Amino acid sequence: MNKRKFIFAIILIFICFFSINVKAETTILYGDVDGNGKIDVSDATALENYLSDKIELSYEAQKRGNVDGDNKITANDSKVIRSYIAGQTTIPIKMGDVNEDGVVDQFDVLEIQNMLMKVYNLHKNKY
Ligand SMILES: [Ca+2]
Ligand SMILES: [Ca+2]
Repeated sequence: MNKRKFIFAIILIFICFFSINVKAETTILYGDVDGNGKIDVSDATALENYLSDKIELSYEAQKRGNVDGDNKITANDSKVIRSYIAGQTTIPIKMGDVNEDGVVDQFDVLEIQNMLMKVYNLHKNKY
């Protein structure tokens, strides 16, 4: 196997890995802080209790609670969850929504593949 075929094989493996990962990540329900499968007032309350140091939250719970995508738990996350419960907004963050169209689907996988192919094309002449 020459170097070019080897690199292409590696890229294909990465594409498969990302495709599987995107599917796995879609099982995360952002806003469901307590992990009971639904987003309700207890999730907003859990974030508020965490922010006032009344309870601890696991890494996974913090990840699900970071609904605004700023990588930290703030009062805004609780506010977003309460707005979502009231039907006034959607949960903005969806893991795997690479093209930011609001859903995680095959177009996100294509987006990742296109990004990888651009990287491959940038470097293919070096080998
Ligand atoms: Ca919940
Ligand atoms: Ca946040």
